Amino acid sequence: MFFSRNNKANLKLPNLVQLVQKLAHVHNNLVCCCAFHSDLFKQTNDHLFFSETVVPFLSRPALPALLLPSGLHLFSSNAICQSDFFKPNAIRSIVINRCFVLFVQPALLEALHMAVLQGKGSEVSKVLQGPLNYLDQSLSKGNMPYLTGVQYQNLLFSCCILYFPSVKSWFDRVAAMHSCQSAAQKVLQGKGLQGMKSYMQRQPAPRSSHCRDTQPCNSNPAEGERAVSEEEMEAAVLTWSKDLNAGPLAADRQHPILPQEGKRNILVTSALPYVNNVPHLGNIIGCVLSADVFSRYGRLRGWNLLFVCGTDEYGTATENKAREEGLTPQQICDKYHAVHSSIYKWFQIDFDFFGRTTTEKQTEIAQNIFWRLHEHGFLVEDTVEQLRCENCQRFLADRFVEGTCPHCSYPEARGDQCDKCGRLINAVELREPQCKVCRQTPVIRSSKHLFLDLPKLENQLEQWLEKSTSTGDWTVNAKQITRSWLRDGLKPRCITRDLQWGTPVPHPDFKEKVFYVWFDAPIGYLSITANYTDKWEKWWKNPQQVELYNFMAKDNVPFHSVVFPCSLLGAQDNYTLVSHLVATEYLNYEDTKFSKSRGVGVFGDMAKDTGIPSDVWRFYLLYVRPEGQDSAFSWADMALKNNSELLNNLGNFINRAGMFVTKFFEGCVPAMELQQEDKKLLAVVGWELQQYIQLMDKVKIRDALKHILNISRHGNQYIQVNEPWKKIKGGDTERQRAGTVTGVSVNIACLLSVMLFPYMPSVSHTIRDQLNAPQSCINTMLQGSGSFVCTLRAGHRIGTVSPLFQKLEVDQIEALKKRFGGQQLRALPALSLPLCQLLLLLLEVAAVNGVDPEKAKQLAQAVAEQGDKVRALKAQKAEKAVITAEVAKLLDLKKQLAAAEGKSPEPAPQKSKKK
Ligand code: B3M
Ligand code: ZN
Repeated sequence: MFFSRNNKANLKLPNLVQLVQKLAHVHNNLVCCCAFHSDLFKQTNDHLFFSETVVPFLSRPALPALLLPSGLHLFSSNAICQSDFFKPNAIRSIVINRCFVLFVQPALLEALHMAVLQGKGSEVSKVLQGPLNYLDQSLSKGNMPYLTGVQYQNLLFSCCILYFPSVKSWFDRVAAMHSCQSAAQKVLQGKGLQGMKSYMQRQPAPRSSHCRDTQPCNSNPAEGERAVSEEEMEAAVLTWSKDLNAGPLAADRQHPILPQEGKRNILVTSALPYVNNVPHLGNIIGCVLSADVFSRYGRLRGWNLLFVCGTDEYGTATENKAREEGLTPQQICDKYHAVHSSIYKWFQIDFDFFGRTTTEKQTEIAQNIFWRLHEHGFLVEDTVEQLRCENCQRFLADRFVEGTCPHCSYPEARGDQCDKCGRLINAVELREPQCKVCRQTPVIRSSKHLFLDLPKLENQLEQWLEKSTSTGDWTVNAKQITRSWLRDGLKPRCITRDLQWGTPVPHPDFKEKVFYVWFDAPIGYLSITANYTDKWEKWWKNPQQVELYNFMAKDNVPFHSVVFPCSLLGAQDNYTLVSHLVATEYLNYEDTKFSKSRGVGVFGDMAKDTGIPSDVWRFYLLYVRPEGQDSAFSWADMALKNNSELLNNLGNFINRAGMFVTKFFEGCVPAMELQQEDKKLLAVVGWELQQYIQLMDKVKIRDALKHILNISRHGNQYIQVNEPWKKIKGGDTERQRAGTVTGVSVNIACLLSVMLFPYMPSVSHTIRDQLNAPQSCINTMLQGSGSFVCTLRAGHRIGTVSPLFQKLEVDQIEALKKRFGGQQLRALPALSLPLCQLLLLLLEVAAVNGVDPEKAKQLAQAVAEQGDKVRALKAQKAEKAVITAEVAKLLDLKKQLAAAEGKSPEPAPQKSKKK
């Protein structure tokens, strides 16, 4: 039984109360939703039963909140129905429901996100403090055993509840309930917080709530409730009637593409995939697919853009693979280069050129850079101890040794880098090293090598970094990783190796050696471009005119932000250095890592055997792109997103819009006479388009995608409300209205085809074919800050409309899941999590971090006293040693205080890296 928001029935509250009471009696659960909405409350304003006032601090988000005569706050619709308020005996509860959804729940999700995915469990109190404070106060006013009648899953919160006596006692009562305990068990499966990981990874990253301290926050403007001003509407109407912009089209690319005066010249690279393996979905989204989306977008924007990539073919990994498959390294490279090419082709990665590193140009350019570094004194010679596996009879390349990190004791550190602390390692420094191939302990042998003198280049590097990271779009992780490398101070980096399969070192004293892959590989970007065009230097020795975007996964960052730039800076040849370093986090497979050897995960060559179209793969990978945090591929989630977002939302809208034109207007776009409502929609759609452009310009690919889906959601709503299929049967005015709604909708469909092009190129084409859309619509809508123009004018004849997507069925997905991952964990419930599990989790966080409010109070006192003491000593000019000792005590107390408060201690002062 619903009283909808629009139901303006003139009910006086007591009648309503009676009605609801009766109903509640019969169907306890049915009455819960939307019974009263704010509109209805307004109508009861004058009623004697209430002297209600909208609670001031809750008024902004239009939360139905009432102040009852007792001074208690009453929130929200269902809350009221469920509350004891309806029991004749008394008003004795504060009911909080929507408040949770709007206020505590987002904070809680943000806290969970920090604790589970970002490892910042100690900082959750920052996020939860405000909401919990508020809640605690509210609770302390009413004396109720439970938050009456509110469904548990809506009450997601806790954690630093230890600070909040009323919340705490409420929590204790709830947590003692059997239903809570068993729900917690079910979800966490004894894995604690980590049990939530894959669930959290599939949730959109919560927006950090700026308004959380004082008021509930209803601030997802993307979700439709954004107020639209008259001016915005007017501007949208003006834009709508702009002319189409003819001009050269993205499709007409003329090779070779070279920088042009007066244009935005953009060079895009994606990390060069190792040739010795088939790339998995994580590799694909991390590099080539992300770079492809950005390149496609850039071309639509009219930038003069070149996108190059290729296989990284040298190194031990290739030698190994060759040994494994009984082929020569060259044969391995040829074979896998073809494998990679065909996978990327299937994924519609539109490289301007896809090359490889085993070419003459590579030797030429790498050796040239080497000699220039040598000339300028940036290479130093040293004898190194190297790990050699006597069992395998070879020197072990960094990635073929594993051991314990000498810095952080992580047991699975590689010979070049530790994945835990991110620090750079020299393989011989690893504790308990093991040969990755045979697991024997390698021995140390010495041999003479050449080193890139990074310390000598450090100053130059820092100056350049300062500029590049402040003017360019570097992802947060890229900046952090780079900073942490510099913080430790740079050491000379060995650039030669005792191997055969590599670019030969031209120096006569090092004839037997080749370049280390990480010296060699990035030079591949240059040599690949050189194989594309003789005029490659126009891109690579032209920092004034060219902006370079490097796409990669985060483990490649230091080589692109520190080592390679140092090679190029040291060569002193006016090389183009990276302006925008775009690094993804990792993509997991279901709840685990991709693993070729264990046969876990979907690899590039298998994706096409699933029968799922390449565009749908692209869509889903981009939807879960590990942008800002690790994320996970999940079959169940892929099916869900396909069926809900693609089929029901996007596809449904575009198909309906097209079908209306076909069925009601004989395939010709009808005349449109814009009413207020249409103008508002134009403004809303225009705003979403601008958001999309702003995000894409900043390479926030995953975030931008959400705005496409928002547009079709607005569109569906618009159709639903206006019901053109009914109006078409009405009189003239109604038919006219049906025409306008159809015309506006089909134009939105056209806009969507353009916005979708970077993500789903085939679907984008299909839509444009179906709508018979002019090519010029592309140029028009993505120029400047974005303009939603009427590109399909009245009278335009569209093509044949047909459905764009297919449902993914449960059994199909189950079968695929089995095929690609053995017994993967079942997916967690896709929707709301039971409350209790969160309570327990967050309690766990608190416990782990030793949060102890009593102790904190005492410590705060002690800190204050000690602070006074230190100040007094300083004022008296006491002896330095005495002061130092007291300061040390103060620092220690502060540390203890931070721990007791569950905060992370102040970062240790950085040691200066300057000599
Ligand atoms: N092949 C490493 C990787 O795929 C390496 C990238 C080289 S980019 C110049 O992780
Ligand atoms: Zn070995």
